[in-house]
Amino acid sequence: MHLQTALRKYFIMGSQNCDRDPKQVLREAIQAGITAFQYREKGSDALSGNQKIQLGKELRAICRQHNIPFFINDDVELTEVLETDGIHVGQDDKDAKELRQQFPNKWIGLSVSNLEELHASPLDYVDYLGVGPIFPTSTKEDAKMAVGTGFITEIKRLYPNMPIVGIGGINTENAVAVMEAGADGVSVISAITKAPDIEEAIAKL
Ligand code: TZP
Ligand code: MG
Repeated sequence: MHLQTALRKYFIMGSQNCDRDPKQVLREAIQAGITAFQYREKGSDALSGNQKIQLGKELRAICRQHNIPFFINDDVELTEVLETDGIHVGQDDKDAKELRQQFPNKWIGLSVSNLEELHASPLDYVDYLGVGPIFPTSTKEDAKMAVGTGFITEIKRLYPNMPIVGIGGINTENAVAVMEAGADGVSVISAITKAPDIEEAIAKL
C-alpha cells in the first residue's frame, strides 16, 4: 500500500485505551474502514513484557489478515518480533537516522509538536510526520501544547513532499479542518475507542 493512502484514517490504540477486548475494537475499526493501525502500549495502565508482546502478535495477525499496515510505537524489539510495516517514534525516542540504518525498508514516522522540533528533526530519514497535538487532548498523559491546524499548513509549505498526519484531539467534527489544512490523514485514538458507534465515527473522519 502507498504510504499516503495508509495515513488517511490512521488508528492508534493499546489496551489502556480500550474498555473492552482490543482485538474486537481493532476488528470493528478495520471493518469500518481504517487505513492503518499503530499499536501503542503506553502510560500507567499499559501492558509490558510478555503481555505486550502477546497482544501485539494478536493485533498484528488481524492487520495482516486484512492487509492493514501495522506500525509499532517506539519499540525496536517489537518492530522485529512482529515484522511490522513501520515504527513511529517521538522526539525523545531512538534517533530516526539510526532507525533508518537498522530498518531500511520499513516506514518510519516521527512526532513533531512545534517549529523548533521540526527544524531539529532528521527529516531525510523519516517517511512521514505525526503533527500535533492539533487540538487539546486528554488521551496522552504528557501531551505538549496544542498547535492548531495552521501548523500543518506551515509544514506543508516548508516541505511540500513530506507526508503528514495530524494527531491529538481529532474527532468526527474537526477532522475536516485537519484535512483542509493539508494533512494526508488523521490519526486518532479516542475518536474510535470511545465512539458510541465505531462505523459511524470512522465514516465521518
Ligand atoms: N500524540 C500526540 S496527541 C496523542 C498522541 C499519541 C493522543 C491522541 O489521542 P486522541 O484521543 O486522538 O486525542
Ligand atoms: Mg515516545
